[in-house]
Formats: sequence, C-alpha cells, structure tokens
Amino acid sequence: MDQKPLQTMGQQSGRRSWAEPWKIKMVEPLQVISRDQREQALREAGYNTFLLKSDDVYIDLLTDSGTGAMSDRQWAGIMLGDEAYAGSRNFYHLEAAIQNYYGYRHVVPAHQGRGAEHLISLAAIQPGQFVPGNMYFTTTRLHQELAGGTFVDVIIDQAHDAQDLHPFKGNIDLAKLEQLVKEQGADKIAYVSMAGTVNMAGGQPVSMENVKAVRALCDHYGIRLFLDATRMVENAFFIQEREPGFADKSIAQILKEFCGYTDGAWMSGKKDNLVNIGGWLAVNDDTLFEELRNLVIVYEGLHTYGGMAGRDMEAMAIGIAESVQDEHVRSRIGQVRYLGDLLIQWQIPIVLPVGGHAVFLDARGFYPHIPQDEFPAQTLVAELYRDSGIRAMERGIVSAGRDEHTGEQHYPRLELARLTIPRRVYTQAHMDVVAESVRAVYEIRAQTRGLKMVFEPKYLRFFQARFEPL
Ligand code: P61
Repeated sequence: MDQKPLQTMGQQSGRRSWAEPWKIKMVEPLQVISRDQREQALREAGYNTFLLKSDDVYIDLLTDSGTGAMSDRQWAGIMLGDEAYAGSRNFYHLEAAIQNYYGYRHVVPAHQGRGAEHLISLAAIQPGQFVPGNMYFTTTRLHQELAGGTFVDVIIDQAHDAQDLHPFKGNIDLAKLEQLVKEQGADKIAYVSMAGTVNMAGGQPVSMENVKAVRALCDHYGIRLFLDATRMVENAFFIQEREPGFADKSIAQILKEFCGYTDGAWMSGKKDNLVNIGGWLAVNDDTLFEELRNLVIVYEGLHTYGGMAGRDMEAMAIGIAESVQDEHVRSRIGQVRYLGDLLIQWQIPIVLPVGGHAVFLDARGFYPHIPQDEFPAQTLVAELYRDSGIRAMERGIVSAGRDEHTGEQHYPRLELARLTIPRRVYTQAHMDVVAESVRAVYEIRAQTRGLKMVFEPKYLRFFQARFEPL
C-alpha cells in the first residue's frame, strides 16, 4: 500500500519546527462525556456555553482569561505571599514590575480588569461625555455607560470585515476620531479608549504609527489617551513582526515604547500577565492617581491590594516578567496561528488575519441561511460542543446586546464564535482535535438550524441568556 511520508509541522511549512519554551511538571486529567450526555448538558445550559459545567467540557476554549498555566516560579511566588492588610511587600514587587515593563508612574491594584474599568470610568468620565474607542468591549463599554458616558466606535472600517487582510485592523480611524471631536467639542470627549489588541475584532493589533498619530491628535485637542493593556504584550508581537523598523526590537522594548504614548492603562492581569485572577490601573498624572487611590478603597480594597491576595500580586509580578519574553509570546501566538492555518487550509471561514489570543470562526460564512436574529454564532458554539465537548464563546449579536437608550438590539457586522486559547495549557495535539471538530461541524452546516432566545438578562446578557432550538 502506498503511504504518504509523514511530515512534521515545520516541514509542511518549509521551515525548521519550533516548540514551546517550557516542559510540563504537573498535569490535570481531561475527560469527555458521551454525546447523549452532551445533548443533555446543552439542554440544561439553555444552549449557552457560559452555563455549562466545566466538568462537562473536554477542551475548554471559552476564554483565555484566568485560564492560563502558571510557571513553577509563579507557584513559588505564591508561597511568598505577604498577607498584610496594608503595605504588603508583594504590592511593591507588582508596582515595580508594572513601572519597569509598562513604564507608567503610578499603580493602583484591582481585583480584575472590570474593577479597574469601573474606577477609571468613574474618575475620568463626566455624565454626557463621549468615549471614542477602537471597537467596543462588553465590560469596558458597560462601565463607560454606567458612568454616564457614550461609547463611540472609531476603529477603521476594515476591522468590521472578517476577510480584510489589513495588518493592523485594530487601528483607530483618525478621521472618524477628529470628526467626533469637531462635532462635539474637545471638552465633551472624556478620553480616547484604545485597546491593544482588539478582542471583538478578532484579536487584531494597533500599529505604533497609529498610537503615535492618535497621541498627536489628542495633544492637539488636549484630550487624554488611555490604553486597555489586557493583551498589549501580544500587540507588541505583531508590531515586531509586521511594522517596519521593529524587527530588531524586543517585545519588552516595543511594549514600553507603545505605552509611552498613552497617559495610563487598565489591565486584566488574567490574560497577558499569566495569572488566574488580578488586575491593575496605572497612570502618570498625580491628580488622577490621587482620585483613583481614593476610589479603589471604596470599591476594590486598600490601595496596596485592591481586592487581590498578597500571593496573587506576587504571582502577577513574576508573570509580567515572563510574559514579555520573546520566546513565550512567539510560541503563544504560534499556537493560535497553527490552529488558524489548519482551518484556512481547509477553507473554513475565519477572521483574517489570525489574531493574538483566539481563532474566530465566521458564523455568517458557516450559516448563510440562519438570519442574525436566530443567533448563528450561538448556534455554532452549541454545535461544536455537541460534536466534541469543545467549548467556545459567542461573539456576535448576543454579546453586542442592546442600545442603552432605544433598547433596540445592536446588529454587529461580525457574527463570530471564538476559539480562545489559554496560555501554556494545551498542546498541538489538542489543536488538531479542535480543528477536526470544527471541520465536522462545518460539514453538516447546511442542515443546521438556529436558536431562539427564551431568557434575556438586563446586563451583559450573553453570560446568562437561555436559548431553545428552532
Ligand atoms: C475574555 F465574555 N475578557 O476575553 P476581566 N478588557 C478586555 C478584555 O478582554 C477583558 C476585560 C477588559 C474576557 C473575560 C470576559 O464579555 C465578556 O478581568 C480587552 O474579565 O474583568 C476580559 O477583564 C475585562 C468574557 C469578559 C466575556 C467579558 O474572555
């Protein structure tokens, strides 16, 4: 019998292979429940993957948030927790790491990203002001709205097109931004809210050129520029890879340069910073810092722990240093890209180019026969779970929610299912299993039917909404 010669991944791409820059010291067993059990689990979860029990999940690609594996150094750091109510030494380690790698002057700890978003929104938004940003993120926009602001999307148009190959689809459209400033007046703009990378656009990066230009525009009008730094390390990788003049700079250098164009940042440490819980805010302005330091006590905890245990702060300080290692970022994004490249080769519709933290399946491409009101991306994540026990996340009309004033549903152009890759957790073999399950679901796409929503919560409905098959 004729057998094709087996090729390693590297050989298939005409290059030498690379591998993860770590080895595994401890394992966590996985199990797959039967198809009948998965059917039942889906029904009980109202076809919402957020409502599944994790014991019923095989490969969990719901999110990369807090799901990463810590290193042996970080676990050792956990043992060095100084659980003093005030002045924990771990806070000073964390503060130094943020100042060193991100470059901001003042640090305020928070229990996670949305805690930090709450504080910056309260401190920097006056009711009635506008907050332009490069595409909405669910919690970010909600906190801006709850503080009385109105979010305005000023990302470049290409970001809303799943197939557009622009290398920096996270960029802010300067003309859109300037038009808003001119229409409303600079005093009606609370600040510019820039995320790197842009989660809802598919993990797409912002270029250094763009942040510089936005900085110049903000300086011209006297507007502040704040960064959602949640996945900014991954953004730095794309600048190193794609932007002229950065190939010889390290991730750490690029990160610091980029942050240097902004007035401050908020952070969900659960992503880039390689911890299971934690977050922070960092700003340069003394007065704003005083305000944030005051607010943190009300909502999060004292200004030297902000809702985190001392040990969590130590793990994050160590995680920050690990997160900017070039080999780490290359292998992290390399794994995401490996999965994406398999799907591209099989002509399965995904968001292009493949972004930093996830592969986003284009549910419109899967199910052109399912109208957006019947939740194509929600259907897709349910189908994937049914096929293999793999858990993904809806990022389409359910996530987009409703207009806060009119109550009308937002109809986002992107209707996506996110296969989010936790950091340092799964292997290449897991990625193969995921790719094959996506293909199986794609093959039965024509006979797949949509869903109807039978329960809708008021805030961030995607977390707890329930559905039934049509
Ligand atoms: C995620 F379904 N992201 O991607 P917190 N900014 C950015 C984030 O990605 C982010 C936060 C701020 C999550 C968790 C999550 O609709 C959802 O530490 C760019 O989660 O509070 C979080 O940071 C907030 C999942 C959040 C969601 C909101 O999976």
